[in-house]
Amino acid sequence: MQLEPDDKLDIEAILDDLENYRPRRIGWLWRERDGSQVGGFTYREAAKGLKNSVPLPAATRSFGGIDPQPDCVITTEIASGRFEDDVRRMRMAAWHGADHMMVIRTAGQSHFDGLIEGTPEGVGGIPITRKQIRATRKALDMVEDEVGRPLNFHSYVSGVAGSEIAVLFAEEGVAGAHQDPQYNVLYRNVNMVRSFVDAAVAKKIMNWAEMLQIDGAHNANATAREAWKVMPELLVQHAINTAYSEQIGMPKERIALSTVPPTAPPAPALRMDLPYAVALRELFADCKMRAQMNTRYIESDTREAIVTHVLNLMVSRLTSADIQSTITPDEGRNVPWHHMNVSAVDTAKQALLGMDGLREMVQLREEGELHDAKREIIERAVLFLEEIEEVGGYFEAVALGHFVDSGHYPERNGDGIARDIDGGVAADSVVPRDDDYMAPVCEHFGNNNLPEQSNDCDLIDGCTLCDPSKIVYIDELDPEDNVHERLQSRSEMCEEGEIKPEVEWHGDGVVTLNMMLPTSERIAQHAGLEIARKMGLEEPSVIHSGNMHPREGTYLEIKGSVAFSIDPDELVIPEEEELLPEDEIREDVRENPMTVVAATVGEDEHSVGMREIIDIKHGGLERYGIDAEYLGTSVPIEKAVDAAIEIDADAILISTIITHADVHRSNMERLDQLCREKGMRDQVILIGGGTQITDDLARECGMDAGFGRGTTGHDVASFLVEARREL
Ligand code: Z97
Repeated sequence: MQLEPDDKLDIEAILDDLENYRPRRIGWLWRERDGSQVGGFTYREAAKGLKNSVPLPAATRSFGGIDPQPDCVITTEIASGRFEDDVRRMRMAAWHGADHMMVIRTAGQSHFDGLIEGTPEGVGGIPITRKQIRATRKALDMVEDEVGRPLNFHSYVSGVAGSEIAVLFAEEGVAGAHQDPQYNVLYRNVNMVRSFVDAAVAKKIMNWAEMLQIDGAHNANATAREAWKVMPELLVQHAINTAYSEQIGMPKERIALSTVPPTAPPAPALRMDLPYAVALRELFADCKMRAQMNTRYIESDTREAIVTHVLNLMVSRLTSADIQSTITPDEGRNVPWHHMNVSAVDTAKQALLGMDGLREMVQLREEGELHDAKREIIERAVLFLEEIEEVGGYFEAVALGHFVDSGHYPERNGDGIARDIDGGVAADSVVPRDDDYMAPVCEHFGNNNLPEQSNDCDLIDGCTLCDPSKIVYIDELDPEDNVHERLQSRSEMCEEGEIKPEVEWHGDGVVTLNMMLPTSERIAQHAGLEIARKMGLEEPSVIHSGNMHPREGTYLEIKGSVAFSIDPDELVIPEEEELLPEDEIREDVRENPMTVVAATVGEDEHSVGMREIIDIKHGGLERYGIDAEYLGTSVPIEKAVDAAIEIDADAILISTIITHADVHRSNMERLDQLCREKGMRDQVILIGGGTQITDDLARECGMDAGFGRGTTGHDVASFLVEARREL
C-alpha cells in the first residue's frame, strides 16, 4: 500500500487483512550519516535528508525550505492509548524528523500479568496486544516509504509478562525495547528473583531479533526526592543491567543507556549534568547513549520545559548521543498532545542542528572542576558497588533499601525502596528446571536438553521465530471495547469529512484558550474558567497558570472542548494569493529599476505603517531594491501625484489610517481621479493601505490593490512587480 502525502492514513485499510501482515524486517536501524551539504551550509553532524518532511518554520521563509537532519536518531514518545490515533501522530512526527517511535501504554503495562490479545482499551492502562503492534508496524512501513527513512518501532518489555512480550515483539519486528529487571523490582514490586530470570529469557529473545535495548536507570532520577543526588546510583544501575545483558549475549552496540541529565535550573544544571554525562560516556564507552530528557522537574510551563530540554540537548552535543529522546513540553500538564510531540521533535532537531559541530570548537577540559566532579561521581559509584558486594549481592542490597535513597551516597537517609527477596508480585514462581528439561524452541534461555545435532526447533518443525505462519493471530477479545467500535463512534460523532479540533484522539474536540487576567492567581483561575464557560467551552480546566505578579496579573492556559464540528464545504475560503519568490522580485527590480512614491495622505499624522512597508529593517520594499520616495504625513493627494510625475514613479502608495467621514475612501477616489485627469492612470500603479483598508474596498475606490493589517513588504513588492508586468 502506497501512502501519498495528500492521503490521510486510512485506518480501515491498515486493519484490512492484518492477520496476514508480516513485518518487512527485524532489528534496529541507525541513520545514514550523509548530509554534510544542505542548501549552501556545511554540517558536521548530519544524516541523509528526507523525501517528504516539514522543515523548521524559519527554513520555509528564509532558508529555501531546507530540512537538514541531525545525525542521531530522534525519539517521539506516544501515549494516546489508541493505536489508530498513535499512528497518525507518528506520521506527523516522522515528517518533522522522528525515527524512533516509542509507544508507552497510558499506565502501568507492567501490571498486566499476562499477554492479552485483541484491542481492549481497559481501565487504568492499555495491555499491549499483537493487533496494536502489527497495525502500528504496518502503518510505519507506509510512513517510512513516504519519508524515505527507516522508522524504529519501540515499546516496553517489563512486568511478569515480560518474556512473553519479548517473544511477541520478536515475532512482530519491534526494533527496540526498554528492558531492565531493576525497573520491575524497584518500581513495580515484581519479585526480584522472578524479574531477573524473566529478564534473561527476554534479553535472549531480544538479542535474536536484533532489538536495541534501553535500560531503566533514568527512573531513579525521576523518582528521587532530590534527583541530582542519585548520580552514583544511576551509574550503578546502568552497570548492573549492562553486565547482565552482556552475560546473556547482547553485544554492547545494542545496549543503550537511558542517560538523563540529573537536574534542571534553577540548579546550576550544567555544572552537575556535564560531569555526570562525561563519567557515563567514559565508563560505558562502547554502549550506545540514549539521551533522555530530565522529566523530574517538569511543571506545566511549556517554556520552562523547553529551556530544560535545550540545556539537555547541549549536554548531548557537548558529549554524545546516539538517540536523542524528546519528552513533550506538556508532560507536566496533560497526557501528551499531538502538536506537543511535534514541538519536542522540532526542538531536538533545531537545537542539534544549531549546535552542529560544537565539539570541534569547544573542548571539554580534562582538568579542573569538570574532571574533579566526574571523578567524584565515579568514586561514589564504585563505593556503592563495593558495598553491594559486601552485603552479599544485589538482592540483599535491594532488601536493605540501598536504591533510590534520598542521601548523596555514601550518605544514606534510610528512605530507599526496600523489597523483600521472597515478596512482591509472582514471588515463589521460579522453580528449578528438571535435569532433562527440554523446550524445542529457538533462543530459549538456560538449560535445555535438545537432541544433539538438531536445530533448536526441529522437533516441532520450526518455532514461530523460524516459521511465522505458526503465529496465532487473535483479532478482538471484547465485543464493545475495540477499534471497530471506536471507528464507528467516530463516524457518528462527526459526519464524513467534517472537522473537529483534536489534541489526542480523533475529534476529541479539545481546544486551549490563552489569556492574561489582571488579578491574583486564585481569582484569575476561577474567573478564567467562567470566561471559558461563557465562550461555550465544555468542561474547562486550568492547565497552566503563571504568576506575572502576585497582584498585577496571571497568565492562564485553559483547556476545554467544543461539541460542534465544521463542514469544510460550507466555508467561504478566498483564493490564496501566491507571492513571487523573493529572489525573483529582486532579479526583476535589478534588471528594471523601480521607483515608488509613498505618503500618508489627507490630514493624517500616522507614519509607522507606511515606513514599515518601505524600510529595509523588517523586510520592506527597500529590501528588494525598490527605490521609495517617502513624502511624509498629511500629504495632499496632489503633491503625491506631482512627485510621481517628477521622478517618473512606477507606483503611488498612499496610506490612510483615519476613516472619519469616510476620508479613506475619498482619498483613494481622489488619487484615481487625479491620475486620470493628468492622463497617467494607465502608466502608474496605485495602492491604498491602512488598518481599515481591504483589497476589495481599495479596488472599489479605483486603486489597483489595497493592503490592510498584517501586510508585509514582500506582499507589496510581489504585487508591484506583477502589476508592472501587466502595464
Ligand atoms: C523514557 N519517559 O523515555 P510501565 N521498563 C522500563 C521503563 O523505564 C518503563 C517501563 C518498563 C521514559 C518512559 C517511564 N518508563 C517512561 C525500564 C517506563 C514501562 O510499568 O508499563 O508503566 O512502564 O524512557
